[in-house]
Amino acid sequence: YQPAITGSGVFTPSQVITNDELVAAFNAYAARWNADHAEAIAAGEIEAKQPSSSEFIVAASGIEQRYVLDKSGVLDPEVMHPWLRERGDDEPGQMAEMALSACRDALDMAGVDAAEVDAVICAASNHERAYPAIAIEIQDLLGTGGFGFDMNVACSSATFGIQAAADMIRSGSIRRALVVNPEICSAHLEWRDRDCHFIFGDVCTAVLIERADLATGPHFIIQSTRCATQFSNNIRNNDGFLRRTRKGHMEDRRDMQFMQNGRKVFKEVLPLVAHHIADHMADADVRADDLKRLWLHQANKTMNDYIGKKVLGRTPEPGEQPNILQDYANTSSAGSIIAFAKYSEDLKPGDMGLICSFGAGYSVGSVIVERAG
Ligand code: CO8
Repeated sequence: YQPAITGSGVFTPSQVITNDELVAAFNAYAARWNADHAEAIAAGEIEAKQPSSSEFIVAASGIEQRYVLDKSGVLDPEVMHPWLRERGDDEPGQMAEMALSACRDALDMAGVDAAEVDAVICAASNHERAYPAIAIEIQDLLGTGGFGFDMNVACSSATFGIQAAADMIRSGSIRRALVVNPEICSAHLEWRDRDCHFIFGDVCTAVLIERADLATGPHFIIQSTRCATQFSNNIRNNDGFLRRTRKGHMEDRRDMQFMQNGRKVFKEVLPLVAHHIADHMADADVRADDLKRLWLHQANKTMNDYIGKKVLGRTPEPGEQPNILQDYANTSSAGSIIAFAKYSEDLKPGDMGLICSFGAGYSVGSVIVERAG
């Protein structure tokens, strides 16, 4: 069977943080921290925190704002992280709640009833608990059949999830799957570190993948998928269930939030992604001229400009490689899917496009699709 994306949905939180708001909060926090540590700074024992700036953020990343579930805590210099209400075990969790909205939009777009879905894959960078799987909670809340499971490949979770779902459809084991990506990056980001405090935002995306012969409206045939990983410590997080087994686990340790060596990531991931896409296209017999659109991972504008140029062999025309990171920032696995959901409807039957994610792991995932119906 041929798999196809027949629906997509995006849940966007209602709260926005502009760069100026973010920088004002960070600079107030840094000034406070420097005052609290004035003696040690004067003695040369520790370095003073340097201020952030909106100009740097836009120039280095292309990000202008980000959506978050809670801005009150993030913008409070005494807190510097979101406040999210703890849910009782009998209420929907935070991730499942975001997922419901995105999944329902994807189902509505495809005109499919939840009960006709055979699998839910909750593919995200962070899961709010280990078990029961968030995907099984989503299955229960939506009323889908079959089974659900969680998976994590950081920024590439969505494309790896699409490959898993597409392969299950190809083999005939399922007819339909929801691949859903609730990303609460704000709870994982270190808002007190000026090198990365601007990078992430919150969102949830979902795609419905069906056997193409069951599609009732316009859809995107999944022609081929490719996933690759290569171990790197340049994007890393050391939180996890072993935390209390380590001495000093109660400390507020920097490595329990997102850490990266952004320059190295930039230099190492670009060639990895360029080669990955070139090899995938060659093996799938797809030429640059065949691609009408690139929906790339949304981490950095300069990175995307470089990859777009490498893939197409020229500077992409306006609209050929849509970016959403200026509005959403990096939303990890959801970024390329937001771009796909918002900028795909105008494609004509026969038009081809490429979804590509890349990030921690390192991981790279690419999906070649063709408009049909
Ligand atoms: N304001 C002002 N100046 C700053 C700031 C700031 N906020 N931050 C840094 N500077 C300064 C630095 O100190 C440095 O000064 P100096 O030259 O004196 O040392 C100078 O500006 C330049 O700094 P950088 O070299 O760090 O700046 P870059 O131009 O390299 O830009 C970026 C930094 C934007 C981070 C860039 O390197 C980048 O985008 N790299 C790629 C990052 C990437 O793609 N990462 C993928 C991460 S996402 C992922 O994999 C998912 C992980 C799991 C999800 C996590 C959810 C939270």
